[in-house]
Amino acid sequence: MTVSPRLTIRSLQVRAVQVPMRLPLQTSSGTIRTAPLALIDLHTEEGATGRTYLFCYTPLVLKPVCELLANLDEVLRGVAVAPLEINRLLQARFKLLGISGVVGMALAGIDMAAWDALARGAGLPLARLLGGECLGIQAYNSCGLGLIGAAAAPAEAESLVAAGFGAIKVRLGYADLATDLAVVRAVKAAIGDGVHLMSDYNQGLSVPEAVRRVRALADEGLYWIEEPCLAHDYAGHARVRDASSSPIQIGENWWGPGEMAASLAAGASDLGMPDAMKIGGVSGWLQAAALAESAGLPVSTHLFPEVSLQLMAATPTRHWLEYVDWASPILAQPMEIQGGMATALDTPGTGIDWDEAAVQRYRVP
Ligand code: SMN
Ligand code: MG
Repeated sequence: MTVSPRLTIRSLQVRAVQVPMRLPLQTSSGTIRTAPLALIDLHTEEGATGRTYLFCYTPLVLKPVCELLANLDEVLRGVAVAPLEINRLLQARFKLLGISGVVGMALAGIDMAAWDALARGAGLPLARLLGGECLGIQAYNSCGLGLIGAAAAPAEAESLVAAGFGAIKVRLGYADLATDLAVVRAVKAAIGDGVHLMSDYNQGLSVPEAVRRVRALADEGLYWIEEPCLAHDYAGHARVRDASSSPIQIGENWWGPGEMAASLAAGASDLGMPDAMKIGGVSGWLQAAALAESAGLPVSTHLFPEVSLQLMAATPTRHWLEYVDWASPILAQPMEIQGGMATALDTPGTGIDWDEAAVQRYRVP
Protein backbone atom coordinates (compact mmCIF):
# COMPACT_ATOMS: atom_id res chain seq x y z
CA MET A 1 0.00 0.00 0.00
CA THR A 2 1.25 3.47 -0.78
CA VAL A 3 0.55 6.54 1.33
CA SER A 4 -1.77 9.05 -0.39
CA PRO A 5 0.08 12.25 -1.24
CA ARG A 6 0.30 15.16 1.16
CA LEU A 7 -1.96 17.96 -0.07
CA THR A 8 -0.84 21.57 -0.41
CA ILE A 9 -3.20 24.56 -0.55
CA ARG A 10 -3.19 26.26 -3.94
CA SER A 11 -5.86 28.89 -3.24
CA LEU A 12 -8.88 29.76 -1.14
CA GLN A 13 -11.88 30.75 -3.24
CA VAL A 14 -14.91 32.39 -1.63
CA ARG A 15 -18.29 33.43 -3.04
CA ALA A 16 -21.32 35.06 -1.43
CA VAL A 17 -24.88 33.89 -2.10
CA GLN A 18 -28.27 34.82 -0.69
CA VAL A 19 -30.48 31.77 -0.90
CA PRO A 20 -34.26 32.23 -0.55
CA MET A 21 -35.75 30.19 2.30
CA ARG A 22 -38.86 28.11 1.64
CA LEU A 23 -40.19 28.99 5.10
CA PRO A 24 -39.06 32.19 6.84
CA LEU A 25 -38.08 31.82 10.49
CA GLN A 26 -39.45 34.29 13.00
CA THR A 27 -37.65 33.92 16.35
CA SER A 28 -37.91 35.91 19.57
CA SER A 29 -34.58 37.47 18.58
CA GLY A 30 -35.29 38.40 14.96
CA THR A 31 -36.52 37.00 11.65
CA ILE A 32 -34.48 35.18 8.98
CA ARG A 33 -35.91 35.28 5.45
CA THR A 34 -32.96 34.36 3.27
CA ALA A 35 -29.85 32.35 3.99
CA PRO A 36 -26.69 34.48 3.56
CA LEU A 37 -24.03 31.89 2.79
CA ALA A 38 -20.28 32.21 2.20
CA LEU A 39 -19.22 29.37 -0.11
CA ILE A 40 -15.65 28.18 0.33
CA ASP A 41 -13.57 26.17 -2.15
CA LEU A 42 -10.14 25.21 -0.87
CA HIS A 43 -8.14 24.22 -3.96
CA THR A 44 -5.07 22.03 -3.62
CA GLU A 45 -2.04 21.57 -5.88
CA GLU A 46 -2.84 17.85 -6.07
CA GLY A 47 -6.37 18.38 -7.44
CA ALA A 48 -8.69 17.64 -4.51
CA THR A 49 -10.93 20.58 -3.58
CA GLY A 50 -12.40 20.95 -0.10
CA ARG A 51 -15.80 22.66 0.18
CA THR A 52 -18.04 24.05 2.84
CA TYR A 53 -20.39 26.94 3.46
CA LEU A 54 -20.76 29.34 6.36
CA PHE A 55 -24.20 30.51 7.48
CA CYS A 56 -23.78 34.23 8.23
CA TYR A 57 -27.17 34.81 9.94
CA THR A 58 -27.55 38.34 8.51
CA PRO A 59 -26.67 39.77 5.09
CA LEU A 60 -24.82 42.54 6.97
CA VAL A 61 -22.05 40.07 7.85
CA LEU A 62 -21.82 38.20 4.54
CA LYS A 63 -19.36 40.57 2.88
CA PRO A 64 -17.06 41.00 5.92
CA VAL A 65 -16.80 37.20 6.29
CA CYS A 66 -15.99 36.81 2.59
CA GLU A 67 -13.44 39.63 2.70
CA LEU A 68 -11.64 38.15 5.69
CA LEU A 69 -11.52 34.78 3.94
CA ALA A 70 -10.19 36.44 0.79
CA ASN A 71 -7.48 38.13 2.88
CA LEU A 72 -6.46 34.72 4.25
CA ASP A 73 -5.86 33.33 0.75
CA GLU A 74 -2.29 34.64 0.67
CA VAL A 75 -1.62 33.38 4.22
CA LEU A 76 -2.67 29.85 3.24
CA ARG A 77 -1.10 29.42 -0.18
CA GLY A 78 1.55 26.70 -0.05
CA VAL A 79 0.47 25.51 3.41
CA ALA A 80 -0.07 21.75 3.94
CA VAL A 81 -3.67 20.52 4.28
CA ALA A 82 -3.25 19.47 7.91
CA PRO A 83 -6.26 21.04 9.67
CA LEU A 84 -4.77 20.87 13.17
CA GLU A 85 -1.63 22.68 12.02
CA ILE A 86 -3.66 25.22 10.02
CA ASN A 87 -5.61 25.94 13.21
CA ARG A 88 -2.41 26.46 15.18
CA LEU A 89 -1.16 28.86 12.52
CA LEU A 90 -4.38 30.87 12.30
CA GLN A 91 -5.14 30.89 16.03
CA ALA A 92 -1.66 32.33 16.65
CA ARG A 93 -2.34 34.94 13.96
CA PHE A 94 -5.58 36.08 15.68
CA LYS A 95 -4.65 35.58 19.32
CA LEU A 96 -4.55 39.29 20.15
CA LEU A 97 -7.93 39.96 18.52
CA GLY A 98 -9.68 36.79 19.71
CA ILE A 99 -11.30 33.90 17.92
CA SER A 100 -15.05 34.42 17.97
CA GLY A 101 -17.45 36.30 15.73
CA VAL A 102 -16.35 36.91 12.14
CA VAL A 103 -12.84 35.59 12.85
CA GLY A 104 -14.19 32.39 14.41
CA MET A 105 -16.50 31.90 11.44
CA ALA A 106 -13.70 32.28 8.89
CA LEU A 107 -11.35 29.95 10.76
CA ALA A 108 -14.07 27.31 11.12
CA GLY A 109 -14.80 27.56 7.40
CA ILE A 110 -11.16 26.98 6.52
CA ASP A 111 -11.04 24.06 8.97
CA MET A 112 -14.14 22.40 7.52
CA ALA A 113 -12.91 22.88 3.94
CA ALA A 114 -9.48 21.50 4.87
CA TRP A 115 -10.99 18.37 6.45
CA ASP A 116 -13.18 17.93 3.36
CA ALA A 117 -10.12 18.17 1.10
CA LEU A 118 -8.26 15.70 3.29
CA ALA A 119 -11.13 13.20 3.13
CA ARG A 120 -11.47 13.61 -0.64
CA GLY A 121 -7.73 13.17 -1.05
CA ALA A 122 -7.93 9.95 0.98
CA GLY A 123 -11.00 8.81 -1.00
CA LEU A 124 -13.08 8.49 2.19
CA PRO A 125 -16.30 9.99 3.52
CA LEU A 126 -15.37 12.35 6.37
CA ALA A 127 -17.24 10.06 8.79
CA ARG A 128 -14.89 7.21 7.91
CA LEU A 129 -11.75 9.38 7.87
CA LEU A 130 -12.63 10.27 11.49
CA GLY A 131 -12.80 6.60 12.37
CA GLY A 132 -16.57 6.23 12.24
CA GLU A 133 -19.12 4.70 9.91
CA CYS A 134 -21.65 6.18 7.48
CA LEU A 135 -24.63 5.88 9.80
CA GLY A 136 -28.30 6.78 9.76
CA ILE A 137 -28.91 9.54 12.32
CA GLN A 138 -32.36 10.51 13.64
CA ALA A 139 -33.21 13.99 12.38
CA TYR A 140 -35.77 16.55 13.48
CA ASN A 141 -37.29 18.97 11.02
CA SER A 142 -36.27 22.45 12.15
CA CYS A 143 -37.49 24.33 9.08
CA GLY A 144 -40.10 26.99 9.78
CA LEU A 145 -42.47 26.90 12.76
CA GLY A 146 -41.37 30.34 13.83
CA LEU A 147 -43.50 32.74 15.88
CA ILE A 148 -46.54 32.51 13.60
CA GLY A 149 -49.23 32.12 16.27
CA ALA A 150 -51.59 29.36 17.41
CA ALA A 151 -53.87 29.72 14.38
CA ALA A 152 -51.20 29.15 11.70
CA ALA A 153 -48.81 26.83 13.58
CA PRO A 154 -50.79 23.53 13.35
CA ALA A 155 -50.93 23.47 9.54
CA GLU A 156 -47.24 24.30 9.25
CA ALA A 157 -46.40 21.63 11.84
CA GLU A 158 -48.39 19.04 9.85
CA SER A 159 -46.53 19.97 6.66
CA LEU A 160 -43.20 19.44 8.47
CA VAL A 161 -44.03 15.93 9.67
CA ALA A 162 -45.56 14.97 6.32
CA ALA A 163 -42.02 14.39 5.02
CA GLY A 164 -41.71 11.47 7.46
CA PHE A 165 -39.95 13.20 10.36
CA GLY A 166 -40.41 11.84 13.87
CA ALA A 167 -39.67 15.22 15.50
CA ILE A 168 -40.05 18.95 14.82
CA LYS A 169 -39.19 22.18 16.68
CA VAL A 170 -41.47 25.07 17.58
CA ARG A 171 -40.16 28.55 18.39
CA LEU A 172 -41.50 30.15 21.55
CA GLY A 173 -41.11 33.45 23.38
CA TYR A 174 -44.40 35.17 22.59
CA ALA A 175 -45.27 38.33 24.50
CA ASP A 176 -47.12 36.27 27.10
CA LEU A 177 -47.01 32.79 28.56
CA ALA A 178 -50.62 32.12 27.55
CA THR A 179 -49.67 32.33 23.84
CA ASP A 180 -46.67 30.02 24.33
CA LEU A 181 -49.01 27.49 25.94
CA ALA A 182 -51.67 27.87 23.26
CA VAL A 183 -49.13 27.34 20.46
CA VAL A 184 -47.59 24.26 22.11
CA ARG A 185 -51.03 22.72 22.69
CA ALA A 186 -52.19 23.48 19.13
CA VAL A 187 -49.03 21.98 17.59
CA LYS A 188 -49.14 18.92 19.87
CA ALA A 189 -52.77 18.31 18.93
CA ALA A 190 -51.88 18.55 15.24
CA ILE A 191 -48.88 16.19 15.25
CA GLY A 192 -50.07 13.69 17.89
CA ASP A 193 -48.15 11.83 20.55
CA GLY A 194 -46.06 9.85 18.08
CA VAL A 195 -43.97 12.88 17.04
CA HIS A 196 -41.51 14.57 19.41
CA LEU A 197 -41.81 18.33 19.85
CA MET A 198 -38.67 20.32 20.64
CA SER A 199 -39.01 24.02 21.56
CA ASP A 200 -36.68 27.02 21.26
CA TYR A 201 -36.84 30.39 23.05
CA ASN A 202 -33.84 31.84 21.20
CA GLN A 203 -32.60 33.58 24.37
CA GLY A 204 -35.82 35.58 24.71
CA LEU A 205 -36.51 35.43 28.47
CA SER A 206 -35.07 36.81 31.69
CA VAL A 207 -34.12 34.15 34.25
CA PRO A 208 -37.18 34.73 36.51
CA GLU A 209 -39.53 34.75 33.53
CA ALA A 210 -37.92 31.56 32.20
CA VAL A 211 -38.40 29.87 35.59
CA ARG A 212 -42.09 30.85 35.48
CA ARG A 213 -42.59 29.61 31.91
CA VAL A 214 -40.72 26.29 32.19
CA ARG A 215 -42.80 25.49 35.30
CA ALA A 216 -46.00 26.26 33.40
CA LEU A 217 -44.85 24.09 30.46
CA ALA A 218 -43.97 21.14 32.70
CA ASP A 219 -46.92 18.96 31.70
CA GLU A 220 -46.93 19.77 27.97
CA GLY A 221 -44.58 16.94 27.01
CA LEU A 222 -41.90 19.11 25.37
CA TYR A 223 -38.88 17.04 24.35
CA TRP A 224 -36.55 19.89 25.26
CA ILE A 225 -36.65 23.63 25.98
CA GLU A 226 -33.82 25.43 24.18
CA GLU A 227 -31.99 28.64 25.12
CA PRO A 228 -34.62 30.17 27.38
CA CYS A 229 -32.15 32.90 28.50
CA LEU A 230 -29.11 34.79 27.20
CA ALA A 231 -26.77 32.20 25.71
CA HIS A 232 -23.73 33.14 27.80
CA ASP A 233 -25.62 33.11 31.11
CA TYR A 234 -24.67 29.61 32.22
CA ALA A 235 -25.48 30.27 35.90
CA GLY A 236 -28.92 31.56 34.90
CA HIS A 237 -29.57 28.51 32.74
CA ALA A 238 -28.55 26.28 35.65
CA ARG A 239 -31.24 27.98 37.78
CA VAL A 240 -33.84 27.50 35.06
CA ARG A 241 -32.76 23.86 34.70
CA ASP A 242 -33.34 23.32 38.45
CA ALA A 243 -36.91 24.57 38.01
CA SER A 244 -37.67 22.61 34.85
CA SER A 245 -38.98 19.09 34.51
CA SER A 246 -38.39 19.33 30.75
CA PRO A 247 -34.73 18.92 29.66
CA ILE A 248 -32.91 22.22 29.04
CA GLN A 249 -30.94 22.37 25.78
CA ILE A 250 -28.22 24.92 24.93
CA GLY A 251 -25.00 25.05 22.89
CA GLU A 252 -25.55 26.70 19.51
CA ASN A 253 -23.74 29.79 20.83
CA TRP A 254 -20.70 28.08 22.33
CA TRP A 255 -17.76 29.77 20.61
CA GLY A 256 -15.18 27.00 20.80
CA PRO A 257 -14.80 24.02 23.14
CA GLY A 258 -13.62 26.31 25.97
CA GLU A 259 -17.05 27.91 26.27
CA MET A 260 -18.66 24.49 26.17
CA ALA A 261 -16.42 23.39 29.05
CA ALA A 262 -17.49 26.46 31.07
CA SER A 263 -21.14 25.67 30.37
CA LEU A 264 -20.67 22.07 31.49
CA ALA A 265 -18.88 23.21 34.65
CA ALA A 266 -21.84 25.48 35.48
CA GLY A 267 -24.35 22.66 34.92
CA ALA A 268 -26.17 24.94 32.49
CA SER A 269 -28.06 22.26 30.55
CA ASP A 270 -29.19 18.65 30.39
CA LEU A 271 -28.40 18.45 26.67
CA GLY A 272 -25.92 20.09 24.30
CA MET A 273 -26.05 21.20 20.68
CA PRO A 274 -22.77 22.67 19.41
CA ASP A 275 -22.86 24.51 16.10
CA ALA A 276 -20.26 23.12 13.67
CA MET A 277 -19.18 26.66 12.74
CA LYS A 278 -19.14 28.39 16.15
CA ILE A 279 -17.53 25.42 17.92
CA GLY A 280 -14.55 25.67 15.54
CA GLY A 281 -15.26 23.44 12.56
CA VAL A 282 -14.46 19.73 12.47
CA SER A 283 -11.43 20.16 14.76
CA GLY A 284 -13.46 22.08 17.36
CA TRP A 285 -16.29 19.56 17.11
CA LEU A 286 -13.98 16.63 17.87
CA GLN A 287 -12.93 18.35 21.10
CA ALA A 288 -16.57 19.08 21.93
CA ALA A 289 -17.51 15.44 21.32
CA ALA A 290 -14.79 14.37 23.77
CA LEU A 291 -15.99 16.86 26.42
CA ALA A 292 -19.54 15.60 25.97
CA GLU A 293 -18.51 11.97 26.26
CA SER A 294 -16.69 12.53 29.54
CA ALA A 295 -19.63 14.56 30.89
CA GLY A 296 -22.26 12.08 29.65
CA LEU A 297 -23.95 14.89 27.71
CA PRO A 298 -26.25 13.91 24.81
CA VAL A 299 -25.14 15.90 21.73
CA SER A 300 -27.38 17.21 18.98
CA THR A 301 -26.24 19.33 16.05
CA HIS A 302 -27.10 22.93 15.09
CA LEU A 303 -27.67 23.92 11.44
CA PHE A 304 -25.03 22.70 8.87
CA PRO A 305 -26.75 19.29 8.52
CA GLU A 306 -24.35 18.07 5.80
CA VAL A 307 -21.07 18.28 7.73
CA SER A 308 -22.86 17.65 11.05
CA LEU A 309 -24.14 14.30 9.78
CA GLN A 310 -20.54 13.23 9.19
CA LEU A 311 -19.52 14.57 12.62
CA MET A 312 -22.20 12.57 14.42
CA ALA A 313 -20.32 9.44 13.34
CA ALA A 314 -17.49 10.62 15.60
CA THR A 315 -19.76 11.69 18.49
CA PRO A 316 -20.13 8.91 21.10
CA THR A 317 -23.11 10.61 22.82
CA ARG A 318 -24.91 11.52 19.55
CA HIS A 319 -28.55 12.45 19.97
CA TRP A 320 -30.45 14.34 17.21
CA LEU A 321 -29.45 15.92 13.90
CA GLU A 322 -31.08 19.31 13.27
CA TYR A 323 -32.34 19.28 9.69
CA VAL A 324 -32.74 22.55 7.82
CA ASP A 325 -32.95 22.77 4.02
CA TRP A 326 -31.42 26.25 3.77
CA ALA A 327 -28.38 25.29 1.68
CA SER A 328 -30.21 22.65 -0.36
CA PRO A 329 -30.99 24.94 -3.34
CA ILE A 330 -27.26 25.46 -4.07
CA LEU A 331 -26.11 21.87 -3.47
CA ALA A 332 -25.64 19.35 -6.27
CA GLN A 333 -26.88 16.58 -3.96
CA PRO A 334 -29.12 18.00 -1.23
CA MET A 335 -29.47 15.85 1.86
CA GLU A 336 -32.32 13.35 1.75
CA ILE A 337 -34.31 12.26 4.78
CA GLN A 338 -35.93 8.84 4.76
CA GLY A 339 -38.14 7.61 7.57
CA GLY A 340 -36.93 10.51 9.73
CA MET A 341 -33.29 9.48 9.31
CA ALA A 342 -30.40 11.17 7.52
CA THR A 343 -27.77 8.80 6.17
CA ALA A 344 -24.27 9.84 5.08
CA LEU A 345 -23.53 8.70 1.55
CA ASP A 346 -20.47 6.55 0.96
CA THR A 347 -18.86 9.27 -1.20
CA PRO A 348 -15.60 11.11 -0.48
CA GLY A 349 -15.57 14.12 1.84
CA THR A 350 -18.69 15.75 3.27
CA GLY A 351 -20.64 15.33 0.04
CA ILE A 352 -20.82 19.10 -0.51
CA ASP A 353 -20.64 20.00 -4.20
CA TRP A 354 -22.20 23.11 -5.69
CA ASP A 355 -25.04 23.31 -8.17
CA GLU A 356 -23.13 25.93 -10.15
CA ALA A 357 -26.19 27.22 -12.02
CA ALA A 358 -27.95 27.85 -8.70
CA VAL A 359 -24.83 29.49 -7.25
CA GLN A 360 -24.80 31.92 -10.20
CA ARG A 361 -28.53 32.60 -9.71
CA TYR A 362 -28.19 33.56 -6.03
CA ARG A 363 -24.72 35.11 -6.13
CA VAL A 364 -24.26 38.56 -4.67
CA PRO A 365 -21.32 40.79 -5.64
C1 SMN B 1 -31.81 29.12 15.00
C2 SMN B 1 -30.60 29.65 15.21
C3 SMN B 1 -30.00 30.41 14.23
C4 SMN B 1 -30.64 30.67 13.07
C5 SMN B 1 -31.86 30.15 12.90
C6 SMN B 1 -32.44 29.36 13.86
C7 SMN B 1 -32.44 28.31 16.08
C8 SMN B 1 -32.21 26.83 15.97
O1 SMN B 1 -32.00 28.72 17.33
O2 SMN B 1 -31.76 26.28 16.95
O3 SMN B 1 -32.52 26.28 14.95
MG1 MG C 1 -31.84 27.35 18.74
